[in-house]
Amino acid sequence: MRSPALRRTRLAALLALTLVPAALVPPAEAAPTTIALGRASFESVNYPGRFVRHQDWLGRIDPVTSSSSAQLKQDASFTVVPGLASPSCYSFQAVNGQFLRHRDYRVRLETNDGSAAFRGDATFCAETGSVSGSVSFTSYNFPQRRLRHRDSALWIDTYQDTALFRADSSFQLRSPWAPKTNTNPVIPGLFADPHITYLDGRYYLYPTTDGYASWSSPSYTAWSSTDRVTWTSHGVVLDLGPDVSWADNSAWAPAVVAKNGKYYMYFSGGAASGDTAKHLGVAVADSPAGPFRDALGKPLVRAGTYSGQAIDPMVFTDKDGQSYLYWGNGTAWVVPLNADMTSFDPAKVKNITPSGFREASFVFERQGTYYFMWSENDTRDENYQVAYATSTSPLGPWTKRGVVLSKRLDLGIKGTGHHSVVQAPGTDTWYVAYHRFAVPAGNGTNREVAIDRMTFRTDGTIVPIEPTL
Ligand code: FUB
Repeated sequence: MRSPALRRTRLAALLALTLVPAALVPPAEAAPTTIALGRASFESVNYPGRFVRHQDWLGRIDPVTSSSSAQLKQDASFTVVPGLASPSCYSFQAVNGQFLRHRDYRVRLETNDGSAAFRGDATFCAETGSVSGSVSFTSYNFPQRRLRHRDSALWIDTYQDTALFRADSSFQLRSPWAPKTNTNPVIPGLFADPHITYLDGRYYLYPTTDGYASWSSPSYTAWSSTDRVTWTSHGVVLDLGPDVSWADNSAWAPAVVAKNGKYYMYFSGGAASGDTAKHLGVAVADSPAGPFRDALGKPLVRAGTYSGQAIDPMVFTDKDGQSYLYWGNGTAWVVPLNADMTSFDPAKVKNITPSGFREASFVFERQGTYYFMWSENDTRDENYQVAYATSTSPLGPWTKRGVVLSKRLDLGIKGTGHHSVVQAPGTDTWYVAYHRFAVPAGNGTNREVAIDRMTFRTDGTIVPIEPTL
């Protein structure tokens, strides 16, 4: 789902496309296509050896060879990420964290301000290019215009059905001149609040889609992996506007759990009516890769029923099969879920707020000890961090043990929080997924997902986690 304003913009642009003279209609052989996410370079079709690059924050095509400087190779390398305005299209993130966008039809490199205008201007939809294997990019918000080079400068120009225009607007995806060397981020693009879990023989990641002002993204994606390193996108698995009658924005911080042969996603969403309250809902699917559908047709926890925001749900299932729902911002709540996983007894809701608690509860059990973890400070603050407590019961009482994950300024890593934990099956090896300000150009609404090891001392306490690039 897109915001109503964006949908209107896209609709108007599409209508404009259908109304333009025949000469502007793309040729029959141009068809929507897909390209791989991840680091790539883009070579001109009609100027082989020239690659898309940025120089002085403007897009160009220029020669790049193996003997080019490291800086030029970086300038000619981009990470293909899900489109900031639509995950079925693409955005191109430079090594410095900024995005290619058009402004006044000129292609430039700028920092994502989260606005709908920026996201639209920085999103391009892929179509087959003029020669085999090549690709063209239409502007998301001006679909009659395509990314093309003219006098070596990159523009979005109105489509012309000529051989020259088709060649100027076609590119071959090549191996990146500057390959990714870091382990993190593990998925390309701006995502936050990762919920990692192991289901049906695969690791799954369910994040918040980030890069939106006020975290207003409307939809959730799912990703899966066998090795926690290479992740496959399953696309949008829940789209609040069309899929949930009572919410159409602020798709924040999901958590997924398997039970009763089904998969339950707990999520929060802003009211479709436009009020700013966030409610907490539950959706259900037959596969961990979705699609998920609203299970109740109404919130599971309505905003205002309990103190703090009704956000950041998490479900822990104990060894006896009992599942517990945790949630909250400012106040940490827990309640045993009924067997249907979509209801609970309000009389059993318990306040378990520890000192320093802000949000993002996460509970797991290891060797008879229950670990309750949470995030402290504001997600826009570089001091956003993870702390934990332990107990002999999933309901507490809890003993606070301290902070285990925080910024690492020597590596430029800031705002490490809203994490989740997964155990490699059959081992005592544990991993933590968390978000951080995107390195290097991120902030509290431009975040990315990292995974690192989490280890325990012999007394069961957690060794401070080393955030890595
Ligand atoms: O991503 C939106 C919100 O930011 C989450 O719900 C909070 O935990 C914080 O990460």
